[in-house]
Amino acid sequence: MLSKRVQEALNEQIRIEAESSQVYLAMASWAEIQPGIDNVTSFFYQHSDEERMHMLKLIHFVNERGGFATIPALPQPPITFPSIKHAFKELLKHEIFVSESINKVIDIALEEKDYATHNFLQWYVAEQIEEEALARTMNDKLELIGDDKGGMYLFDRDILTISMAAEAKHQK
Ligand code: OFO
Repeated sequence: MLSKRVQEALNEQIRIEAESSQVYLAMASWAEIQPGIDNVTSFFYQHSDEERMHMLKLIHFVNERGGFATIPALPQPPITFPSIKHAFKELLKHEIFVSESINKVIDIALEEKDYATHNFLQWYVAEQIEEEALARTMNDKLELIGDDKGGMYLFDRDILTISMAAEAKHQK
């Protein structure tokens, strides 16, 4: 059975995962209308789907542990982005924020001696390490590319391979 505090913290995390999914969906839709970045577009759509999966996993956990997962209202995400580089900077910032928020839920679980929730959240800790590392890699590459169009072509060509490799590493 979840304590009230743990349930509230998990519900807040559900909101954050839903918001992440929404923010990345906005990036995906914006990217889709930019010329020549089809794989960047797919990357954002996939990332949005993954965040939704993270949200669902939390919803099921809360409900299975005798709590009640509440479905939150979400704020309007940014509609457009000044550049691809800017969108990836936002992605990294957002992932760091999510990691901090997971850590806070873990702190609460430990204070409440809820070891099941603590254990469940370790999956999210590992996932955040992977996602932050991936976002950093993307940002480093974009920094190197600068305004070079050829570099952007290669970035778009390679982005799905890079993210699939990171995902495979995480699942080992
Ligand atoms: Fe939910 O994994 Fe990133 O944010």
